[in-house]
Amino acid sequence: MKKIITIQDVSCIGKCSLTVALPIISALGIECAIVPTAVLSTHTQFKGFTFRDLTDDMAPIREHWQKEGFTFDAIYTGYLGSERQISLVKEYFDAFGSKDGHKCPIIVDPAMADNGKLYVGFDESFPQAMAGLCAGADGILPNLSEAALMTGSEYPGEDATEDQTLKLIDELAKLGAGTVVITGVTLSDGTFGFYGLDTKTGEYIKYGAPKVPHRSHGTGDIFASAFTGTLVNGKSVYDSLKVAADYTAGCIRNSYEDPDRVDYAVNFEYELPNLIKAVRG
Ligand code: PXL
Repeated sequence: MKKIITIQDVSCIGKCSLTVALPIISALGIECAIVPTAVLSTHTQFKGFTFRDLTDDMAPIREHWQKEGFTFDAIYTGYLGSERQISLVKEYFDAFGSKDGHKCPIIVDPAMADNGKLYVGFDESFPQAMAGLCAGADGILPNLSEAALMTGSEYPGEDATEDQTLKLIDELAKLGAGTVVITGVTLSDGTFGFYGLDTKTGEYIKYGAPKVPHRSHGTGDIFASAFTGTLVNGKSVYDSLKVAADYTAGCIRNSYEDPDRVDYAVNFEYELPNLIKAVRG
């Protein structure tokens, strides 16, 4: 069985970070090794959340895994709570990123902002540190806000034009990652998906699924988890991005149509059978 590492927080309620990465990646038939970086009572969109910092466990977990000789088929990082955590994650990249010719793609979802604003708890210097982490990645998956913050560009708003989005992509490409993708964008034909660039071939890519007039939290984490799980199942980068976009759109649509939905996340659970079918048949 393939095995990946994902490094992000546990938000006990919120359906984001590890509580979506673990079920989605496991459902795709991949062992999901986790490095929990913090435990929060909820994600940070709620007021008064608790925060148990687990930074001090990050290096000992890595050291033990190295002693055991574990190898991995991908490393996927999401929300990280501090610049110190970012440097500790780089040590995971060095330790497991490529070993004895074993290919281990590194995927960074720089989860830190939405609607043009950093999440509560981050200071202004955090996006630069996250940009440094992106430099060592094979693929990065920011949203428009994160792309603007990491490149020092003006936030174009959620209804950014194709030109504005492609400009951000070109700026992001300078950070040094292999494939650069901006997620959660409305395409010029009104569909909802991503724009991207393979910086090695210079090829631009895009894809959108039918758009539903509903927005919620955690959809970037759902996209990144589905992308990672699909890629590790052997699909191409573009096909994995498409599968992730369709699955994320399906989760949003499912919530939109569900009178019992919660307002802090989407119904990713009900759509798992469709994801498994798209990836594993
Ligand atoms: O969904 C991204 C995310 C992950 N982790 C925490 C968050 C958020 C978004 O608000 O607060 C703790």
